[in-house]
Amino acid sequence: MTAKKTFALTTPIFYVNAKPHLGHAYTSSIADSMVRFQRLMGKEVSLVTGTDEHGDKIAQAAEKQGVTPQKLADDVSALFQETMPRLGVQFSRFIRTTSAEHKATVQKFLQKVYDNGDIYFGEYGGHYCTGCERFYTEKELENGLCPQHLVAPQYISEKNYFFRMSKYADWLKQYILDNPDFIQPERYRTEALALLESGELEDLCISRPKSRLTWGIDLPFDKDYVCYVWFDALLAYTTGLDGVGSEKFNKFWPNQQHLIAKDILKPHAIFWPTMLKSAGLDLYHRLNVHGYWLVRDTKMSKSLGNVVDPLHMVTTYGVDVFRYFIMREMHFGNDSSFTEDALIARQNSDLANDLGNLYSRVLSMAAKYYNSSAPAPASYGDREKALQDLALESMRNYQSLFDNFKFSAALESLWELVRGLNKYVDVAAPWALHKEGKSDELATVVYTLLDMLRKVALHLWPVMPGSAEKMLEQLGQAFDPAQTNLADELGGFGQLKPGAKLAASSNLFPRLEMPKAEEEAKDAGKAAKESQTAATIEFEDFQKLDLRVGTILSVEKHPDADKLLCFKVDLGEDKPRSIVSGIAEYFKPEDLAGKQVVVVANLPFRKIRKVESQGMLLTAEDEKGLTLLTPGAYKAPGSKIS
Ligand code: ME8
Repeated sequence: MTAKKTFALTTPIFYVNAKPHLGHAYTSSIADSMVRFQRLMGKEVSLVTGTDEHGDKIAQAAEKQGVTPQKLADDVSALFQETMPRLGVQFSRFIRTTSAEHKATVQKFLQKVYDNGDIYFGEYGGHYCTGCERFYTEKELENGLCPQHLVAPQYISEKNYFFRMSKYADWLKQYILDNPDFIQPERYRTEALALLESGELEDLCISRPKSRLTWGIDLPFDKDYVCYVWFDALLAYTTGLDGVGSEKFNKFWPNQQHLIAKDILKPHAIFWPTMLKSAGLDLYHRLNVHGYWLVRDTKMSKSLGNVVDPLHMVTTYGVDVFRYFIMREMHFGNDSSFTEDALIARQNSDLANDLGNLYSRVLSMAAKYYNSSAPAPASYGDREKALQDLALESMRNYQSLFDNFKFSAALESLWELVRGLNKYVDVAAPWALHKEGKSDELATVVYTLLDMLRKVALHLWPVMPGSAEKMLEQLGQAFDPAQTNLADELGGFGQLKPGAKLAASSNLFPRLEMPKAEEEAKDAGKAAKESQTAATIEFEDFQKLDLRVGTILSVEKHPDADKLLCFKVDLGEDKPRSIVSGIAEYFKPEDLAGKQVVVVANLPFRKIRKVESQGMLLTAEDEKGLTLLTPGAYKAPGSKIS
């Protein structure tokens, strides 16, 4: 038997100064989904996560709470460990950076880099921000404040150990240029290159004197110093593979990918590769960087009281709905705003309406016509063949987009199949076939639907494991991830065995009620529109609008409506947006391509005269006519307007 290909992923090793929030839950859930997906692609997988427990930040948080750093670390690390399974996250190793195993990793690595001559002792003065655990240069400060935390850093001058990071700047720049996929999405690769090209990459201070901080790992070559927390934490990725040189490390490291948000790009894109190079190790395979979850377009923060608790979400809506929502809603790499209304809307439109209705309709037809035992198909006709083509394209796109962390686009592709299945039911009208006694055709249609729903469930497993397993069980399918390969699903149709015992009904994805206040707001909105007066709105309501700059890529006349134009607009997302707008009488399509416009980007998806549309172009009108709103100067597609 040939050895399986491997796939290894890590989440950041989370700080223990705060309990897990939406951001931590997002990274961990998508990491889990990716690893489940790779399992279903036949790979042997590793997922390492953990807690980052040393350093100033933790020592100070503990002091504030009147507990020892160890107690704080024990409590919060336990919270992270309890939270993971509740998010459906299955990890291979959870590394605590205070563990003896990890300390040994760090000391061994430090000694190696020291012996290689890349660590020296020197004096340094700089502006130190405790929140960031790093020194800032004068230039990096904004109005004298730390740009991340907006607080005045402390000026500290002391003797410390330094890692010769600057020595590797040119090499790393060349490596990133030669390996275009090393950091993705592209915008973060560009950002990393810009950091290297600024010519300001200094050596990295990697120690803290014990006179100032004792909460860290001792330097093996000087017991009066502890290791800088980032130099310590990054190495958890190797501890998670049993340490450099172990069998596990050798097996997984060549396919090791990391997953982080944009806040910690520099340590991962610059510190970590140079550290590995200095120690004579190969670099990790790829760094995947996602954007930030905002709440009503504002950064989540304890002081604003807007931190989203993932466990509350999971308890209220169920873990699968939560996972589906965050993966479908955020375009990997971009920021996204979290609202419960949007979650409910997605549950109702994608899960309850598109998938849930279809699934329960199919099960009830199978119950009614075949006593809940899957029929055998007769012969496939043109309708089935067209559906199979759609299914193949949808699954192929899903698999390749998922593999590249483009989760939202992947799910959208799978939903093309779900929508295609809904259309198929409507057009094939099994109830009419039954009435007309066309039993062969009826069996083919019901079988095709069951067979396709099996494929949908398998592809959904990485995202919604519980629901997918339930669906497969209700479709009478045994499921073992180790025996399943999604690539095989592209090989043909008819894997669902006729005679399979089906559930008589299912309500896996029930509709959710909008919170009452929301309904009232909607009614009030309707009333205001009807009276044609611009009602006063709350500032929070205005904040719900997601206005973005878009660049028009192409414009076509609507095939059957004179007043409509169909746009493809680049909003900086994975795919251009389709937007239908009723402005055909004012513009010639050929005059609009390339123009920048202002787009309401968070309207729900709809079809306007059969053409898909998601978004609205803003215009201004007076007696002289109508113009499209545009930004005053060129702005990158997707730029936020506020
Ligand atoms: O930085 N949106 O730990 P940390 C999306 N210990 N993701 C978010 C987020 C948000 N608003 N806020 C946080 C550290 N995250 C270091 C890492 S690694 C060797 C050391 C997620 O607890 C995201 O994954 O501050 C981000 O990179 C991470 O939490 C930062 O976690």
